[in-house]
Amino acid sequence: MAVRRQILTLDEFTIQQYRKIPNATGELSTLLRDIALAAKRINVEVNKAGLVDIIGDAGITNVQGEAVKKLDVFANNQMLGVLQNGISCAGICSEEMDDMVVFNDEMSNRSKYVVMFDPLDGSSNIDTNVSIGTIFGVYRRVSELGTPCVMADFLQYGLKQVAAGYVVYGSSTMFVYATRRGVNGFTLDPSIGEFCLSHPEIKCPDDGKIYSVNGGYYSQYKNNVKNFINRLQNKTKQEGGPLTQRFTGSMVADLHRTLIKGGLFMYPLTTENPHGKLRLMYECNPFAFIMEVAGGKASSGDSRILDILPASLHDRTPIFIGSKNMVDECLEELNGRETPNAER
Ligand code: AHM
Ligand code: MG
Repeated sequence: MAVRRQILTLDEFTIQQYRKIPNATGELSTLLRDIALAAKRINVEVNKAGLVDIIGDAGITNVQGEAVKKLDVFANNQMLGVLQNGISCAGICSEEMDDMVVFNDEMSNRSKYVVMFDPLDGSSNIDTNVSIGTIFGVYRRVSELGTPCVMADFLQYGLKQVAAGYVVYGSSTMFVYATRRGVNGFTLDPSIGEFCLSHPEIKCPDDGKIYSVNGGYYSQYKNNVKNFINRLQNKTKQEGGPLTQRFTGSMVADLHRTLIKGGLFMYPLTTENPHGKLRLMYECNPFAFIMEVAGGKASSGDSRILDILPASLHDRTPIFIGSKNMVDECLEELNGRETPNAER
């Protein structure tokens, strides 16, 4: 007799999913379970951040020249550790590490997946208790099974992701992941230490009322971006206005809200970051995949994010992502209209 259960844990859900797929090996479920374990460990440290000596800089800079926080290092080690000790991952790349890490042991070489992750996104917010997150993308390797993974396994189009997800360490801790079958969200139940299905089949609304952009860089944006921001700020009631602007400095927090409530998140290129600030492989591709599966869109302004072929592991890109209609309106302004002056 089947037992009726009210809430599925992440493990139960992923197992239920792979039971539906003929010939599935369960490797992806194992991989997601490993990442969830790292997330729980990171969550414990994030929650203690004010109590123990984990706030602050680790005293080093990463490959991008940014100050590395102690929690960045901790989160990176947890992700690396669970994936290396697990049985489903041949190697990883991390936003915090210069090079790929090839696990190169017998079990890992037989694994069909590689993972790219940002262990702790929004880490400049750690010291002030704003939501932060972990982001990951999973790719099927292109190199031969049984051999160590290679650079080409990582330098793939975002479209090739098999799964992507994020964890938001916020007022509650959530694990959200997408496969081509859908996007599902799980909230950590601290009483049992399990992520439990709380947001099944997430769809991003086609429209939204909130846009998200760092207004402090307004003067650094190109005129077409300035014009679009002006357009958003001046929407009349008939045009669906007024809109609300929110920007936390944590992409995970801003995009979690955008995914659930609808809206638009923009990180355009600036004079300071002429190729964009956000990383294609660790931040933009996973979110673009999740957003598209949920019915939304993601573009660099010139092309679909998932269609960009990376040249190197730490490539950056501008990004415009969120509700389908809002991204379309944005692209129409960015590419369609010739508006040289950007007067407010
Ligand atoms: P990080 O990976 O070093 O934390 O940087 C990424 C973060 C994003 O989460 C966020 O959207 C952006 O940087 C905010 O940067 P800024 O405050 O410069 O606009
Ligand atoms: Mg980041």
